[in-house]
Amino acid sequence: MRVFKILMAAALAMGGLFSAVTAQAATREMNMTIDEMSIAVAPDLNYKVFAFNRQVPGPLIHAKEGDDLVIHVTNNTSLPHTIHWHGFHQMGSWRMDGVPGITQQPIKPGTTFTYKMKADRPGTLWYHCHVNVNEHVGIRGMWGPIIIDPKNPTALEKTVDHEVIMMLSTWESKNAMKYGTGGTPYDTDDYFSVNGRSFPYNQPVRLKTGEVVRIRFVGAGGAIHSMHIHGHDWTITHKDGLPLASPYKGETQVIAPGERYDAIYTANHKEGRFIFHDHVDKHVTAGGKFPGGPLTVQEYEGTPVDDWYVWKDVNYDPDFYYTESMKKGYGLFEQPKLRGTPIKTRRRGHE
Ligand SMILES: [Cu+2]
Repeated sequence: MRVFKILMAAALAMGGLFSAVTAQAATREMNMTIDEMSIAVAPDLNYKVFAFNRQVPGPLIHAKEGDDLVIHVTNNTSLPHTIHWHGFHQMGSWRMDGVPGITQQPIKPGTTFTYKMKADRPGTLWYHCHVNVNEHVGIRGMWGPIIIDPKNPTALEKTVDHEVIMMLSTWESKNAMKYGTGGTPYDTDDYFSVNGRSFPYNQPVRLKTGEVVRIRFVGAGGAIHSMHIHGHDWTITHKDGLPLASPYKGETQVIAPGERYDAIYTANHKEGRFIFHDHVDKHVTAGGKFPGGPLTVQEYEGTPVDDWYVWKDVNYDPDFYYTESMKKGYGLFEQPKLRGTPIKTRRRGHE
């Protein structure tokens, strides 16, 4: 009995030590590039973008609250950029806030800048360029998701088993192929997207009955969106990554530029297909014609595929909404299917 007690005490001490070690923050070092690429936003719209790690949206950055992030950013384009880490407090690291003329000089073409900061703020965050924001963020795809897992998650978010990230933005066909133009309030947006693609170039959300789904909306562009889910009610649990004191239920959510909302719901149908779309009429057009924009379909596993169903032959990408990447733990994760096509770079800074 005495031996047993000693063994138990030893095991408890070891367990305590182990959890203390795992609770410690990690340093996560990552490499990012900015490249001139072209992406197909819609069947009739190719677009010149400044792409983080050659893709739009940029790669997922996933870390734990308290981690230290070291991110090397290399600018392979012909124009200057920075990265702002939207939502970070930058406590004691204000020079890492990524705002040209305020906290740093812009990252010149052909150079690398290293950001070092603590993941001091949990939730759904995002990163974006802060140079010529109206163009680079507004219409050139310079944004990507950051998910910082909280040290103390809410009871509801602990139940989530299907993560979906939706970054909403707009495009201007007139300025599609001309760097240095567009994005001002006087330019006209005529294409709209989720994760940089207009329907039908985006993807369905495939669900299994009983899954708890979390949609993380990000207002990445200049428009105000009104996302509406058919067939389900969700609970809005977080605003700008922070847990709400009073989560609220609904099926339509307004997302303004820069905002994030987390919506959690259970996939409670046995089968079916339910549209999920922006309720701003203009936003479900492409070049002035319906349908297009941030419009997707929740497809339940096992639902019969009718021969007239618009996405019956879709080339399905399970990571279009970062669902697979969110299962991979911590670090930087690229989504190769979101990559664009390279554009020849002038690299003035290298001469
Ligand atoms: Cu930029």
